[in-house]
Amino acid sequence: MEKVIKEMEADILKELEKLGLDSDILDDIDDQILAGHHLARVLSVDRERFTIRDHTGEMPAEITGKLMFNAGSSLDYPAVGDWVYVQVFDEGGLAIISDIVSRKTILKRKSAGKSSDFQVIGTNIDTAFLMQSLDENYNLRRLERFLVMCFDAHIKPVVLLSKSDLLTEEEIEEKAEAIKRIYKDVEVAAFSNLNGSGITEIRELLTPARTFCLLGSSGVGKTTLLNTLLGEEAFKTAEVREKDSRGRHTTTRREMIFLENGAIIIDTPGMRELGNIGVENGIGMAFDEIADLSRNCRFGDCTHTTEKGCAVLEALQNEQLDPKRYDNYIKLMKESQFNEMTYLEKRQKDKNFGKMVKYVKKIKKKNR
Ligand SMILES: Nc1nc2c(ncn2[C@@H]2O[C@H](COP(=O)(O)OP(=O)(O)OP(=O)(O)O)[C@@H](O)[C@H]2O)c(=O)[nH]1
Ligand SMILES: [Mg+2]
Ligand SMILES: [Zn+2]
Repeated sequence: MEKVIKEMEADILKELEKLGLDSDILDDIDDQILAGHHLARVLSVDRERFTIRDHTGEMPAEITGKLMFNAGSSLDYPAVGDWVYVQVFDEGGLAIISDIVSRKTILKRKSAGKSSDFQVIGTNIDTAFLMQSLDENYNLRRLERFLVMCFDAHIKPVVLLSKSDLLTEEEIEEKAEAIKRIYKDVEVAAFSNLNGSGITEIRELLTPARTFCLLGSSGVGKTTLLNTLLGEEAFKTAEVREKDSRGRHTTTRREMIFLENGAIIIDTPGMRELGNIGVENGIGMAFDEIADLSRNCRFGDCTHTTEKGCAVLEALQNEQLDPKRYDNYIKLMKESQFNEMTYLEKRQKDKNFGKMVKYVKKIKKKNR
């Protein structure tokens, strides 16, 4: 790392630090690749078109054929938040991305629908703002899902309860408390874009040069918060549908925005479904009372569903465990394992397919 820093000019380094470059990222820089390239950060992705920012400013970018060819899954493509090695042409008219710097964190979910691939929400995120509006959108089980995702990715979650203008002080307090009771170490803050309550507290959370991400259902007010923080209507928002207070999926792509104080925020489109793949670690952390209990189960591989001597089932019976928490735990566990299995099967098939192609090519060569 020191070598990299020494060789990089001080003013360039300073500019890159404003984009979120820190020692964790620098530690993983490959000197050899860097020799013919420089560093930039991916601000947005639109199919194969990228927007990046380096020490000189923003520019469009594409990836090399090699990077595309070597990509086995969506995880191998640059995503919003990535640090990338680029070569710049046309005086900043176009950049070519050759490689991705190892990611500090990666926020991902199962792609929507039947597909069993990952979708990358963002990378190198320090803190995720998990947003629920205090109306019908407020839902502890959905929050657990988002927390599992964050814990598994080692991203600090902060729960933001929006539209506090719609409720009384007591109602807000009750809903915030319900979360704090379960998650003592997670910060919970209520706010309103409409009357400005709680906005100062959110500003205080926004450390310069750190990367934040706004997550939550469509219509909870993610983009409105961003506009509030920016102090202008910079981004499009839309009314929620009156009959079920659902959002209209106004934000359509993930995009990185720089606040005046230097904090970096990624706005995301509201998610209809949040499938997790292979996140057992995250589940253990989000349901730590169950993880604690399971240490006393008779069998090491207890699934806490039917086994004799299961400490989790015993606690459930003795009403020492919230049945709603238990149900969601089992549901998320099954789902995560099922998704992981189908994902691995698919990868295996891809691998076999790749081997077959190689084999056929070899035979063809021989027979020529
Ligand atoms: N009452 C109230 N309404 C709000 C508040 N914040 C946002 N809204 C309204 O909620 C609606 C949806 O806001 P958006 O900011 O577009 O929601 P979003 O989370 O970005 O939604 P997607 O981009 O679709 O994911 C808009 O009509 C906002 O005016 C708030 O604090 N209080
Ligand atoms: Mg939005
Ligand atoms: Zn058990």
